Amino acid sequence: MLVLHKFVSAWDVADISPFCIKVETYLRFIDVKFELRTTNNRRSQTSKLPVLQIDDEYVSDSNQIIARLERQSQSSLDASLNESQRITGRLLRSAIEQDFYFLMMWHYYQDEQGFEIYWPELKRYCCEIGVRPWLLPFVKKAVRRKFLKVLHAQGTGRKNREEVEEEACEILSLIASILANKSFIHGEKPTTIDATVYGFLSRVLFSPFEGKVKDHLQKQDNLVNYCKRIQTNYY
Ligand SMILES: N[C@@H](CCC(=O)N[C@@H](CS)C(=O)NCC(=O)O)C(=O)O
Repeated sequence: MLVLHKFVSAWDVADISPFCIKVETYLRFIDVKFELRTTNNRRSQTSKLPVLQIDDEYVSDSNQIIARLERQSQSSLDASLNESQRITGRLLRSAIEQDFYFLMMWHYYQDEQGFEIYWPELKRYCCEIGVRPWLLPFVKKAVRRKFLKVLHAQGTGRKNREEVEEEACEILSLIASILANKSFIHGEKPTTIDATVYGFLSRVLFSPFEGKVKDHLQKQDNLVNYCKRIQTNYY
């Protein structure tokens, strides 16, 4: 039995966390049965979500989860990739998960307007996992403070809006060039990198954080069609 422990879906996206969308998308690509469960992070070795429960075992970290399922599967999604495709996929994954992620986080935590859009969904998640209502104003402050610290330490928090938007748009343009006119990043079938790409792009495209980054994404017809295609065919 597979259970994906995650945050909550919101707006038109499968989860408020792109990493949770990523794992859910991978599970849909490989067409296995699974349950979704909104949960706290107590079962996670990293204190982060997603966590995949495989019978009685809990596997943390989206990349560990996917690597584990790829190893177990008789028809792994990446089995037929050549060396150059593997390298492209691995570097693209880092650009998205290590760079683009923090540029997105800047919009949700550092930008006050962004945080006001984000907080109602975080609050709903907190309520679902049993945080007492009187604690919510403190949680709101603590969560924001925590992520502002993370952003500052990582460096993105020291950048201004223009720099953040420029870097995010640059990464989107790179993804658009790599995808070109293919159905998926490496051709006509999804591979593991498509789970990451869809996780992050759908989070931007289908959520109400308006601004230059979403505008830029909306102008990349191939990326928009890619997201819509995955949404229609796998969700
Ligand atoms: N490397 C992890 C990253 C997961 C991650 O950063 N999850 C965030 C949500 S997007 C989280 O759980 N944050 C809670 C926290 O940091 O306390 C993965 O690939 O699963």
